[in-house]
Amino acid sequence: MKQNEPLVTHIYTADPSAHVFNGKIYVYPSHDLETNPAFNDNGDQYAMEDYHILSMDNLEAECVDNGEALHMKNVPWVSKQMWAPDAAYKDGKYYLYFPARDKEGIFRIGVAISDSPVGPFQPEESFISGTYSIDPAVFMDEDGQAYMYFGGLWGGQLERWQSRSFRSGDEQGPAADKPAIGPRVARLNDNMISLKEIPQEIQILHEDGTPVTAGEEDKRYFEGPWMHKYKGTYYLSYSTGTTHYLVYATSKSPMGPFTYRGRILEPVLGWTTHHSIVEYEGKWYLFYHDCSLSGGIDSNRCVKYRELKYDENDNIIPMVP
Ligand code: FUB
Repeated sequence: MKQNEPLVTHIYTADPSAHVFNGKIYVYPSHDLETNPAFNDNGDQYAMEDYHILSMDNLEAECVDNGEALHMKNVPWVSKQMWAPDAAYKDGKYYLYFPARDKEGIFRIGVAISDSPVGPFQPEESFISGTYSIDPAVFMDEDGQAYMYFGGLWGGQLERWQSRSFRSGDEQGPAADKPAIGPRVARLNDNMISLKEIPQEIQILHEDGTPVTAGEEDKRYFEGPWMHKYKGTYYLSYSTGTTHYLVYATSKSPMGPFTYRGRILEPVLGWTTHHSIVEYEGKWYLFYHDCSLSGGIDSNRCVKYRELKYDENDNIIPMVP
C-alpha cells in the first residue's frame, strides 16, 4: 500500500490501532457508517456498530478487509457507539478492546476474545469492571505486563469522572490555569480481561515540572492515547482535540509522570485526529486517519500510514499531513 493513501476505500474507517502479529500487519479501526445523525459536541455523529479488522502481508501488499469481526448486537451490555478499539495478544489468544455506551448511556470499555487476530471475537457478558470513558490502548511491556490507557473529553465523558464516580450533569473541565485532566492507566491482570487496580490519572508535565494546564489546548490531553517504547523510554502520544494536533510526552515509567515533548502531526482534514505507532522490520510507522475519502465529512474517515522518524536526540520528527 502507498503511504498517505486510504488503506481501504470500500468502507469508511478511523482510529487505526496497528499491530504486528506473526510478521503481518493488522489494523484495528473503527468502522464509520454513512448515516447522517446530528453533528454535535457529544459525538452523536459517530454512531458506529461494528468492527472490521484490516491486514497486510507487508507494507507493499494490498490491504485486506477481513469482514465483520464483532457487531454490537452480539454484545449484551452495549447500547450504541462502538468507538476506537485496540487489540493485544497473549498466550495464543487475541483480545479486542472497545469502548461503547452501556444501557445507561455511560461509556465503558469491553473486551472480546478470539483465536485469530481477525476474529470473529467473542465478547464478555459485561464491560471490564472499573473502566469508563473511551479509546482504550493496550500496551504490552517487554516483561509481559499489559497496561490499558484510556479516556476522552467531551463525548468521551472523562470530565464526568473527575471524582471516582460518574456525575450525570453537564460536568465542566478544570479552569484554564489548572492542571488539565489526564488520561487514565491501569495494569491488566494476566487473564487480559480484568484490571489489576483502580485506574490512575496520568500527569503530563512541562520540562520544568509544572503541569500542562487545561488552557494549553495545543498540548493538553483530549483523547486517543497510544503507548510505544523506543530505546527504553515510554512515549505517550495523543490527540489535543480542539486544536487537532497529535502530540507526545515521554517518561521512564509506563505510569508516568510524562514530560511533554512536542508535536507528531499537524491537523488533518476533519475534526478528529487519532493514531497509533508501530515498529515493523526495523522502521517505525504512524497510522492515522483523515476525511479525504469523503471529501471532508467528519464522521466518514479513512485510515492511512506513513513512516515516522526520530532525530539524534530521540525526538519524533514532526510531520505535516
Ligand atoms: O471514532 C470516534 C471517536 O472519534 C474516537 O473514539 C475518538 O478518538 C475520535 O477519533
